[in-house]
Amino acid sequence: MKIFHNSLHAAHAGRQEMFRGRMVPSHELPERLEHVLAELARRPLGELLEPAVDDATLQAALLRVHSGAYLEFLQGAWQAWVALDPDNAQRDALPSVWPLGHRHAFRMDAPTRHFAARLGQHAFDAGTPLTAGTWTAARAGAACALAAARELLAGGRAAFALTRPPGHHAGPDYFGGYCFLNNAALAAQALRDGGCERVAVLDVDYHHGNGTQTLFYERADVLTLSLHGDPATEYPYFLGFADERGAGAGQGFNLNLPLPRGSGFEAWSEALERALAELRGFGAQALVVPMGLDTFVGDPISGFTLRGEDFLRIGERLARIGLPTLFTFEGGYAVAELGVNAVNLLQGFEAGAGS
Ligand code: SP5
Ligand code: ZN
Repeated sequence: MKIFHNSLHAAHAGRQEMFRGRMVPSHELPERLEHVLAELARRPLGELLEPAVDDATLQAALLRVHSGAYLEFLQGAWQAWVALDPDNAQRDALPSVWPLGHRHAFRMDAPTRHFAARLGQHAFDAGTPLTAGTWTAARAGAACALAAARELLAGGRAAFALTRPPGHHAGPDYFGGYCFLNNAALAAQALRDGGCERVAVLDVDYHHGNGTQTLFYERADVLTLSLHGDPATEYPYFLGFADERGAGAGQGFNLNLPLPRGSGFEAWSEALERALAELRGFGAQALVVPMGLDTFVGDPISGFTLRGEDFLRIGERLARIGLPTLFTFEGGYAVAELGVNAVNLLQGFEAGAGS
């Protein structure tokens, strides 16, 4: 498979995230991606490529999933943060006030200009540090996702967008969960725009892919499926429940399979079979897999108990679906094992696709 690598990813290196009233070291680190590259050097799966995507093309693709106001906000955010106080250059931007618009009191559309407020309008947690290099890194990651989509449109069987920062929590105009631009949604939309009539997204990250679900919730042309820790106890808490089946034209085109914290590979595999049964009836022409490896037993922030070899089996099973498949790199915070786990899944896919 072709692998698109974001060589600018390290420009995004969050220092700290808010956790239970204190600042703790960020889990979403540049070395995560370096471990995947190191394992790919040991077990090559295909060509490692820089995406060849010009700025205007990328911007047009981004505007298919994110609002122009949000993209402008992200582009200028670091400068506005430092303009608040020159000392801010020493620390990353995190929101500390939110409009809570669903309670119909605070105005979501308030014409507020203070940057602290604008951060709160465009973020849903205080665990996603926005840094000097976030825009650069996130855009370069999105370019990988777009290049991977083009690879499938050109007839490729599989492509891997080695994106960092991750993307599946990012919505139309907000960031959170370490995510800024929704790489998987961008890829799915690019596949649609390139002529695939129906695209399926199967999210295997430990955390519910709230951004992707929301982006396609009212559409019948993109089926979103997600296996994840039950939001009753797991992040992102406010979305990802089993009764969310889509709305309007998208009614029936979203399926959540929440599993209790502590679930192992057997329960996970049963849920996967349920997702695949749904997928079979849909008639997808391409599959996007937001690939999180934080289901691993050793993950420091997650609660499933999958083992390294389980990722090989998952990859094999995904290959047997038989669709052109695009992987984006999402979560996974057991850094030392992350490369092995990611390459296991992809190698399993290659083995399953070849047999
Ligand atoms: C892409 C992805 O996997 N995003 C996950 C975001 C999870 N954010 C909440 C993490 C809270 C855990 N912090 C634990 C710190 C104490 N060691
Ligand atoms: Zn995750």
